[in-house]
Amino acid sequence: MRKQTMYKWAAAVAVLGLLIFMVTCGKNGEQAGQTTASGDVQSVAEARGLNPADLVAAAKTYVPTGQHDEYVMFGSGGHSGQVLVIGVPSMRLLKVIGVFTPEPWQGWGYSKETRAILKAGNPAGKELNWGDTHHPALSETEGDYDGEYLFINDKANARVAVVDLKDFETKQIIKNPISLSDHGGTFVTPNTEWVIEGGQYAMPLNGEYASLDEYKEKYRGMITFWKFDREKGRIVTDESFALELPPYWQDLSDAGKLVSDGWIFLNSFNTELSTGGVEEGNPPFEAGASQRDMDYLHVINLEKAVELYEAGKTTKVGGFDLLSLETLTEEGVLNFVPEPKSPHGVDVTPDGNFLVISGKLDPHVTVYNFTKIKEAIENENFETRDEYGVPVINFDAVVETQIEVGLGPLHTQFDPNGFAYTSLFLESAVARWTLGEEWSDKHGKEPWSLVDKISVHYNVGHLAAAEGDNVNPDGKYLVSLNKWSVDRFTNVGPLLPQNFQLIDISDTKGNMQLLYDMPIGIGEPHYAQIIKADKLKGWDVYPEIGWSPGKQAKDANGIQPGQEQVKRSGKNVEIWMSAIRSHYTPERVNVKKGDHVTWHITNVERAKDATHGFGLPYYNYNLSIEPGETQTVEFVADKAGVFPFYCTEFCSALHLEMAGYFLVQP
Ligand code: RUQ
Ligand code: CUA
Repeated sequence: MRKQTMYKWAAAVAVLGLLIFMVTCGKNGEQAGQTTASGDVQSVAEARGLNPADLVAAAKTYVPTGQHDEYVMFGSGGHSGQVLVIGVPSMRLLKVIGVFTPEPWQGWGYSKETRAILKAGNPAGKELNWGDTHHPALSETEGDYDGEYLFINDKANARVAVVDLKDFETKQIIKNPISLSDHGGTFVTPNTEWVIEGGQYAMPLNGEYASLDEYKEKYRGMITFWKFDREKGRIVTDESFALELPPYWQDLSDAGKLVSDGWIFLNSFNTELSTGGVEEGNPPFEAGASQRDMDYLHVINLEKAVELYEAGKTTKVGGFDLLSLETLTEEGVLNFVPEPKSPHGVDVTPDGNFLVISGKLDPHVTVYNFTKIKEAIENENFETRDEYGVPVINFDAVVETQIEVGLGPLHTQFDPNGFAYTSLFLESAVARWTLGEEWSDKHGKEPWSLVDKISVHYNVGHLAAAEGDNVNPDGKYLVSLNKWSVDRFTNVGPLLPQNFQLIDISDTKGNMQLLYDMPIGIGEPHYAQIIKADKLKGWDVYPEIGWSPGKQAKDANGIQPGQEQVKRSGKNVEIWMSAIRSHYTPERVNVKKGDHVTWHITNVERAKDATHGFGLPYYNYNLSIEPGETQTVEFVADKAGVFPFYCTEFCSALHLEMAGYFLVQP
């Protein structure tokens, strides 16, 4: 395998030599003395058993200390309920953002403010402490990522979260009022007016019990359109609404863009209305939901749906505005297009005119032409109606082409050179194919043809290309989000990490090249998006001392140094405390057993990275208080005793001295 011919070595050494030359003669010229001579590269490579391709891959991903990655990837954290922030191409983990799950390092879910945000997502008051994050969606302006906000859904309980990328913190969690299951979220419309949350497993939308024998009549699917207020950085729930859909299992969605702006696409499976029950002699879901050759791509006229909503054509279900299936059908908001065999994914091309749908059990991707779909709707070119009366558009009238890409196609991403990339789950590979005639021509290929394939390790789900699902893809890099890693990493027991593999897609004449493996040891990441790093404008420190990240404004209880105090009124004790290297003021807090304690802590530092923690034993608190931030904890001092609290961030040489006593008298 590892043929190390003199020629290859010479080429690799030349590449590295050039690289070193570029680095030393560039802005890091002052580090020239630290670089390794090219002769050493050869001996290191020999000692480590690296071949020339390995060396090139290493050089393409290595980001020297102090230099930053060109891209940032926001990956779902799967059932950790969090979001991963990863630098590309280094694949270094930069942050894990607490979203649906308490996260102690960030104090997420411990302070009063963050607890309230988490609690707002509880269904009917039931406390949840996990989430299954699936699809992160960066906010967009004119179809392009703008780096301001990130949305993500929780499939397990149908929740949606809003993360503000000024401080990379979760600001809002919303429980979907009509369903406990989502999957087709989150996706945004080209100017982020709407955040889309499509449901998955059908259920009665009023939250009541109904027997599975009444599946057809009482169970329903849904898609919810959450109105986003960019100024406030919040979803406005009472300006949001949902559509009632047949009880097919709606799957992934995507928003139209450019020519298809104002339209939403949502694929589905289980149009068989299978209700499982293998133990009762029924076909199991996996077979029952795969009987038909075709399921339905839902084509939704969002503009029209919004008009109907604004005209008051909704009914209230669970206190939420819902457009009934009947209204949708009467008004022509909802149309179906047949889609082949257990479809998955629906990805709109950068020009907005084509929709790519994979069939999990079909080696093809099917490409639909949106212009033809629109025409078919206008001309009522329907082949039938489904059992709920929804028109089914004539398949042949709207299909552009079908391309055989390989086994188990799932998801598709795009680059700026007219290539599409489709993940192949069963084949453990990524297929690269050409879009349309114009692009295929430029590459000297037949229209819509498969041009290259690369193996990945293993069982790939989603792909993320640099800005690869917006109107201006960047190309360069593609990350394959692999579900299994099998033999790729050192054994860590039967539960294996998943594997993010970085692939170089910049060579548009030659092949794709695998560059790097990144194990993911938390949850099962589903989707990710990769944004150009210079589009992100995160704050260095909070804008003012006494800042509430939850309100993204000054906190009424934020204090300046010198304003610290303890106030008692009856059984209520309120503390305004400051934190600065390396002490809290006050350091002693005296209360009596049974007192109601409200404790505000402000980090009065202005230096970047000067974060202080606040760990209080027994009472179960940890806070992360970043420069300028104010956080509050509120509790009843129900146990008498001595409780040493301390700073949980190693903030200074005298960090161990940054402590105090919370004294609860019996
Ligand atoms: S999907 S299983 Cu994004 Cu392929 Cu969730
Ligand atoms: Cu502040 Cu350690």
